[in-house]
Amino acid sequence: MEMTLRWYGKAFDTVELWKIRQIPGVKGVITTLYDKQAGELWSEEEIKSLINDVSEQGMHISGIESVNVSDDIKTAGSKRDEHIDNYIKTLENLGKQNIKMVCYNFMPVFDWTRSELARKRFDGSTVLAYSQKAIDSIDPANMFDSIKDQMNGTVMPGWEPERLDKVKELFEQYKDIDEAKLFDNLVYFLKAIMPVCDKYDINMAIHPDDPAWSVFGLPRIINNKENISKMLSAVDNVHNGLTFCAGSFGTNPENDLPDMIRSFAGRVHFAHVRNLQFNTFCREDGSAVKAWSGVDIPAGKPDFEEAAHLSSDGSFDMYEIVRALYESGFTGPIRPDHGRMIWGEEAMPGYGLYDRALGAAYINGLWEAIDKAHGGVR
Ligand code: CS2
Ligand code: MN
Repeated sequence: MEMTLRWYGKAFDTVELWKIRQIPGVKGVITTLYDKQAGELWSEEEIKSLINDVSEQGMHISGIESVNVSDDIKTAGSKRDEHIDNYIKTLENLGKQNIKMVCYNFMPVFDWTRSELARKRFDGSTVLAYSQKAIDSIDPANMFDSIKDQMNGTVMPGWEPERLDKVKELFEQYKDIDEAKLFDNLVYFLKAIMPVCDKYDINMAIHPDDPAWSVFGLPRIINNKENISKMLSAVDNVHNGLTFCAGSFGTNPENDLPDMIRSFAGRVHFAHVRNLQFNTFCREDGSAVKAWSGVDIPAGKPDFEEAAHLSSDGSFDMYEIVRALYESGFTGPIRPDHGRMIWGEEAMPGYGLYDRALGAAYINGLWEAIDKAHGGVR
């Protein structure tokens, strides 16, 4: 694996690259052209200038998160083929610059959904949190207004104000899209881009839906083992792969994360490793669940908050997650995911420097210990 950090680019990120470079073992970043609209073409010049910004600081680009997929592609709208054409050309331009991993998602309307961006934890840190009760009481059209004051003046990915202005239209666009249609549109997209991925050896890594169940009645297709297997076999090409985001699949404690990692060995091209603390969880019918990690979770409507990466701070067994990645032969980029806001840092919620740096150090420690236990082969 290669330890990396997400970085939003010079003009947008509150964290500077020279600081990221000082995190032990981090030489690569996962980045993007943050101001590009989904469906737009990324020119070679723009990509070269991004590469230049990173290499100036003695680092390199380990992958893109994300080249976003437009709603017309997701809904088979009138601009679908034009947008796919731009996506293919963008991949071509990335491939020419030797960028070989691209993360994207296929979530309708909202990227991820949280009800709070700064819930206070027992230690005074603040984290992103999700309460089903709160979500059930929000009109999705007001979602942005309900959390914008918690963004610390930054723009959160997927929550750009111009996009949220159009939320009603977006819901309208998805009104006839059920899971089967969304899945067909994903397969159509993947089949169209596989030739350019084959040509440049680009690994596409779809990011799971977060949370892993339907919110606001919108369809979900990348949320559990069965659906992922279906997606991987519908386009059975090694370049059609997965971002294994522990925190997103893990929103459902019945998703056995280590088992999923092992089952999808060879198709996991990118890993997001983070921990969650469950306060309550139950299935839609109200029944309690047994979490894969063995922790007891009181039954109740889903309520979780993001935790420090350390296993004992949350509900996941991080050792088992990292061990499964190691033992399944994972060689791609890995990054700590959303961090807590600590030590008074002001940054994009989830994307400060301090807690993600602690996360990177911890994951590196787990990896080294697991590697030594296996005879130190990697
Ligand atoms: C997520 C997403 O991993 C994350 O940080 O919160 O914003 C993710 O980057 C996108 O869904 C990937 O396209
Ligand atoms: Mn993620």
